[in-house]
Amino acid sequence: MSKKVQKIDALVIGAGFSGLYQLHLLRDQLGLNTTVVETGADLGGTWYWNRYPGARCDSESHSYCYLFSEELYKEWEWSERYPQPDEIRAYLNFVAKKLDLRKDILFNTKVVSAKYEAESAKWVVTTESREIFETKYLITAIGCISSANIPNIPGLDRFKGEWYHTGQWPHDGVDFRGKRVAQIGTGSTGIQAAPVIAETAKMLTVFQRTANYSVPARNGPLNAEFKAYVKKNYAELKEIIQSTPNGHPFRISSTKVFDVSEEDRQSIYEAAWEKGGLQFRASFQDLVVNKQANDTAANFLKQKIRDTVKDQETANSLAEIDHPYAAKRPPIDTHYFETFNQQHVSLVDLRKDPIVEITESGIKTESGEKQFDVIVFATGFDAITGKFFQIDIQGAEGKTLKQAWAEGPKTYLGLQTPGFPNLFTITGPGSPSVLCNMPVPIEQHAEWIRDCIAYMEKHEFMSCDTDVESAEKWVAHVNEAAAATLLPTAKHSWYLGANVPGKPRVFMPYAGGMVRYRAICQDVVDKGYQGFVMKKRDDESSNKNTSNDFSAAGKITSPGI
Ligand code: NA7
Repeated sequence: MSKKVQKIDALVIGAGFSGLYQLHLLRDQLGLNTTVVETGADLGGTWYWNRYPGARCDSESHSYCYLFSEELYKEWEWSERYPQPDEIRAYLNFVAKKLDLRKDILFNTKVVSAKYEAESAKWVVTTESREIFETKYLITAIGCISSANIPNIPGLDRFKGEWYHTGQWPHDGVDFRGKRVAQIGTGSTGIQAAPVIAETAKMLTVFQRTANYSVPARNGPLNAEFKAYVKKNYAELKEIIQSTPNGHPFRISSTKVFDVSEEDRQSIYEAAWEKGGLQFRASFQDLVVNKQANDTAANFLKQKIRDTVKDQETANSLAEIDHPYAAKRPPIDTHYFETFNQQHVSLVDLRKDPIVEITESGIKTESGEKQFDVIVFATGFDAITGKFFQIDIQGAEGKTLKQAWAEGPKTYLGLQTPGFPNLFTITGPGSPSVLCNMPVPIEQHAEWIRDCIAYMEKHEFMSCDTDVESAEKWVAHVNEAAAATLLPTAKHSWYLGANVPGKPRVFMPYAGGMVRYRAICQDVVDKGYQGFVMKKRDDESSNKNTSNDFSAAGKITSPGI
């Protein structure tokens, strides 16, 4: 039986970085009656679920946090260069406590449907336990990589052992001692997980479909000197983080690959390799736009694999990489390639020996069957759009979001979809999102949404939508930005939706860089919310104006990631 309808101003779905900040902005700055609903039993968002062995954020801790408050920034102290999920959750708990957020968050509350009622200009949102909310504003803060992709390999239902997806890891952990473990997948997650699983498993077999580059993370505890530096240089660090295309705390070199001699280039790569982390990508300005330039980095990294892995056949399988460096999300690791030198660790190259089926007791490839006690699916996510489709979202004319995005997501700035008024998507498709250090686009989005809502309230607009023409122009611009880089040349990337069978092949994140994106969003506001259609009750007039060609932010020269 349905419960009483709860009437609120704003409903935010998700209690991760995005949802927490959006709650603070709407409730504490605009005074709106705001509720956050969260499927998980506690806050953390992606980091509530992500607890697999070796899980760690690839962004450096002093940049993987909110920047809006100097006080919060300086009060929190990270312990390691890259934070583990526990520490990220502790940080979010610290923020929630400081801002008194918990009292407006409903945990264990999964949204199943959201329907827009044009007459009242309200969203009616229903949860799994039949709670109903009526809200003017609906904001998705559901994360980009939160919908697990479990491949449809025949026979999984027959498997008698244990199996897990890394993104839905048991909170009590998994005991690998004495077990024969299969790990499928060698993306960022698999590359983090394999060395840690190998520490306790009796046997680890890694099934690799696409070979991947990886740079050592060089993780370690942060010393007192670095911690003091971070606190002292808040303003400077914030400036760097917010003025780089990818939101990381380092600048991308302005030097091009062929501006330096071969010898100097190798020294630059060696230094970046020693320093470790995603910073390797920042060694040269043109690494992700010029294939010949990229080849020099790719060859350097492939040689590192061959230098590390002793078994020739395994080294070949790991180093035969089919895409440019950083055209797929570049992993960073702690002793990943070294792991294959251990006696009890082996690699199956699925390009040569594909999986046929999962059996009761293991995995059968074309060359035969291997027995396993545990299968770990490090097979990624139905990224960016997958989570949206788990909710039945119906817009103004009864059209579902699934229908609206059937050929790929069509948004304006990644913030709104035509026909879905007052629905705002934090780090939605068509925004820089996953090509950045996530808290940076999250803060920008949440603040933009706050300002847009404040504008609507001030001018008594009842709804804000975008139109098809604006969304089409934006999608064309998202494609243009991607085409200016090497990113779309990696045909099997999840940026393109290629990891999920049947998903439209569309480049989803905005590759023009965070700085450029921020400038475009501001320009749209300065022009009176250009491309958005705001309406008053019984008033058909709006401030629609769709002449934007996004040129105000200049030519795309330095793409994001
Ligand atoms: P990714 O990067 O999507 O990696 C998934 C891995 O799983 C990748 O190696 C895939 O191979 C492999 N995969 C997927 N489906 C299959 C099947 N059916 N058979 C064999 N192998 C398969 O996900 P991650 O979790 O590693 O990382 C996601 C993001 O989290 C990461 O980019 C960071 O932003 C944090 P493929 O390459 O598709 O051939």
